[in-house]
Amino acid sequence: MHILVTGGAGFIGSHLTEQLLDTGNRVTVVDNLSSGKLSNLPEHSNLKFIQKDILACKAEDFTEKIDAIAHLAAIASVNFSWVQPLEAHHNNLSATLAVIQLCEALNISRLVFTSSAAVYGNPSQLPISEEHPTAPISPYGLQKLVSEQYASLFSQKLGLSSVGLRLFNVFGPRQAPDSEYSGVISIFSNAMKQGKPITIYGDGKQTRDFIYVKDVAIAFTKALLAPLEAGSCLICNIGTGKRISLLEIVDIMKASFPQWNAPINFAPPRLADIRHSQADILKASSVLDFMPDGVMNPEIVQILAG
Ligand code: UD2
Repeated sequence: MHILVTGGAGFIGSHLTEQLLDTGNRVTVVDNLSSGKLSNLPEHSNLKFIQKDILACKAEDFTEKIDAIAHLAAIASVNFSWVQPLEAHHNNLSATLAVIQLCEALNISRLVFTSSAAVYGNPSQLPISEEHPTAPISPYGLQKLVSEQYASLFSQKLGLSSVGLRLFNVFGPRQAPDSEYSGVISIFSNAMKQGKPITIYGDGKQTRDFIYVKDVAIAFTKALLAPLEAGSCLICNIGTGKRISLLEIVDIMKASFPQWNAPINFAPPRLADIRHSQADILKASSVLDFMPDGVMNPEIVQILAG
């Protein structure tokens, strides 16, 4: 297959690109390199790279037949969406609509795109199934929810089959650790590598469903290939189905960074921080045959330790 991966030079997109190439596919990556890096991509004869914003792409940019689009280009930050909501809206919502229009112009029948657990807001029950009410508490969550609604509407109109993957807390190599709002595991592993202190916001007993990035890439691959009805939009949680507290994470990580002995600081919880999060992955396992391998464990932390 020939797959167009938007945001393919980014954290999750580059792992997906690698897996698609490893399994014999051709990949065209479109990335504006706002947060992605060329160094995340392998040199490969079946890989073509286009440095462009997806909002500026036209059908003429793609001369070879494309079979499916995996849309991962986004500004995946809750905080950014509060600070610059219009910019976030363009990159997270308008960009999805632009990709849907590309599907129409290029006569593409399968679209897989990133949604987020942020669509649920504060969960009222755990684990969170796809039937849980959606009540986003950030512009980011709202942009992802409306992206799903656009995909559903246009899938019917165009006879497209689309899949929105509601990602839980993704971690793994290439996740940028350099902002206060980066994923907590990348922040902690970076601090531990440098012998620096870490800060836990709250009591550390909050839990998250941390899913390894290579498992997320597998979920995308399965969603690209799954036999689905034309005109349908499938929405699936992608997590491990397990939750783990920050204090437990720190314990696991300490074992992989035995030289680290800097302090653990405690600070007040972040505003609107969710207490617990855990995906129900029954739908992903039954419809996509998705079963994650890489639950947070010492082997994976070893990889992060480099
Ligand atoms: C995740 C997603 C976000 C959105 C949201 C929806 C990531 C990186 N972010 O936010 O995009 O989908 O879920 O609910 O996956 N923490 C510390 N110390 C630190 C950094 C974080 O204690 O230095 C805490 C933080 O307060 C939170 C937990 O660690 O309780 C996880 O934080 P996060 O920023 O990795 O992810 P989260 O769940 O806030």
